[in-house]
Amino acid sequence: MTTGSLLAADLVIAVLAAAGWLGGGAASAARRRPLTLGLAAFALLATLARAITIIALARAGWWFAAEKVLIAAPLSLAAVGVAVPRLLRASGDIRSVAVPLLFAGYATSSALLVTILHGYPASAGVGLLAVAGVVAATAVSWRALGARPSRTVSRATLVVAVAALVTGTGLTVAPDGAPAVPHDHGYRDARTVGVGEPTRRFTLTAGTATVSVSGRDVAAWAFNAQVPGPELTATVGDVVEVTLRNRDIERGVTLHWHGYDVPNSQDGVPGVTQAAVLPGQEFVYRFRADQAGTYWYHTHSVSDVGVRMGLYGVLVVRPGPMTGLDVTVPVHTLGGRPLPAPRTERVEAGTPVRLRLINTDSTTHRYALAGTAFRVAAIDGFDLRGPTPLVDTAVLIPAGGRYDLVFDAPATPVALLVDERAVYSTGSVSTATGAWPVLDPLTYGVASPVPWSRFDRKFTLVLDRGLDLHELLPRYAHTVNGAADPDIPPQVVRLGDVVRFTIVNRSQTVHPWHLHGHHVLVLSRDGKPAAGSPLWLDSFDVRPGEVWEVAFRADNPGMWANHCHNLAHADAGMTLHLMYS
Ligand SMILES: [Cu+2]
Repeated sequence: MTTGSLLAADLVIAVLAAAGWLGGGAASAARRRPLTLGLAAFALLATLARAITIIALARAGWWFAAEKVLIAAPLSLAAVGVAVPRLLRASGDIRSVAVPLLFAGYATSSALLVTILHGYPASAGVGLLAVAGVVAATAVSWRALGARPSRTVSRATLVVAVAALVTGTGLTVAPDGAPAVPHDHGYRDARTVGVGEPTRRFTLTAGTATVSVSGRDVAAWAFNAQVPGPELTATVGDVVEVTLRNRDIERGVTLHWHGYDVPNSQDGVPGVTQAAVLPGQEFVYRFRADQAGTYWYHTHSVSDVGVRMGLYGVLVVRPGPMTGLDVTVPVHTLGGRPLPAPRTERVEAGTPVRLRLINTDSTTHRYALAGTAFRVAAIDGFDLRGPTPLVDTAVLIPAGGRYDLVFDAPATPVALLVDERAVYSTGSVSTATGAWPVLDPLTYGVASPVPWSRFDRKFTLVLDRGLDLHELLPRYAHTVNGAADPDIPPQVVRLGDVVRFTIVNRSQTVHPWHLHGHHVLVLSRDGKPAAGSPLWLDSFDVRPGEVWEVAFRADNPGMWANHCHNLAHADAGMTLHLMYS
């Protein structure tokens, strides 16, 4: 069982336990004896089962097991300790166990609410609030059911409630008075690269458009009226110069070169490296193509909406003249329908083929290449060391990620399937790929030693969900270290530092992590060192419960976005910044 599925199981069992206790309480209030005993027995079993899931989570190395032990376990113990003896003594009126059973239900529910609503980091104030809620609800039930709470219980409630109110107000203040990110609005001029050098010039005009996707017209936002936008290609050493114009995208556009470690002023993040380009305006991007590989570009202005609506395209930088067949496959979901449209072409046997797979959606896609052995030559634009041939193996590409698959065309047809849908083929192939094993890039290829023995800076990022009360309207935000954008403190580094990030996912959803301006080297996942080819990534999925350690050298000064590439999550708080001092 993965940590993610253990977490899900633990959540379901906790909900069942709470429902069982509350249902039992209601049944006993209604004097339904057999139903009461049945529900209470069920709740007891579920509460005991949680002990098993919590122990399993601790053994799986889940970072927050201690927190479950501190919050869920005492409340569950209190629930069982109060409810069970009363049940055993309830020989007469079953109604007498109503309050103890309801107390057990409130205790279990409040632990659940702390987990779901508050998230990380748990604090004493939150714990007290939870206890106060339980005591207050119990007191109210007591009264409603016609019994008077004892004077001791009433006084205890009052004391706990006041203490919780005092400490709990700390909740509405940022954890350490985190300052908003001091965005640099004195945008630097575009670097003066490219004078007298070979230059590849492109113009991209953003505008609303109607595009046809599998025979249906879809309202889109498009570069040059096409989705994806034009494919930009260059050769290493070229200067790339792209003029971005905005025709009528009211919310503004920019160009972010995903995975391309451009100078900060060219990174295309509105409010951080430039102002959004509004209708009628233009902006010229210029950078030297010094890294070969598969990349993509997309708007970073209201990026969740903008990218989903179609403002993206492919950027390919080749090391030299093209040899063999080079196919780009940018996968996207537009208006609920998958792109690209399926394509079939005949390829002569023996032709070297490179499939450049790009995931431009906000969630992971599964890719399977049937009919040939292949190698994964590169991930996120960086060549792998010693990739071995793979057969009948699928790859999972995170949001924003790229894999280059290479093979020599066999005499028989091959087909590339994305989530079981054929998108590219050289003829008819009928293979079921759904049961194929998935490649783990951390064990693929040939290892080489980590280039650093010490780290100048170490940061921990706990990815989670929680109530964010700092905005005008409270929201259920995606958080980093308990805060949501713009309240997450920036991570400050100096030029030349070797920086280590430990990224921990405490939530129930996958977070594809993406640091701008740098590729990070994967050190370990869940405590196991990466054992394959060095992996220099710009996009990687941190699944529920996982812990990733990655490192990089701070060699590209500026203010860089560092965010989840599920862009809805990024918009809902999961964005912070890396800042050079
Ligand atoms: Cu996310």
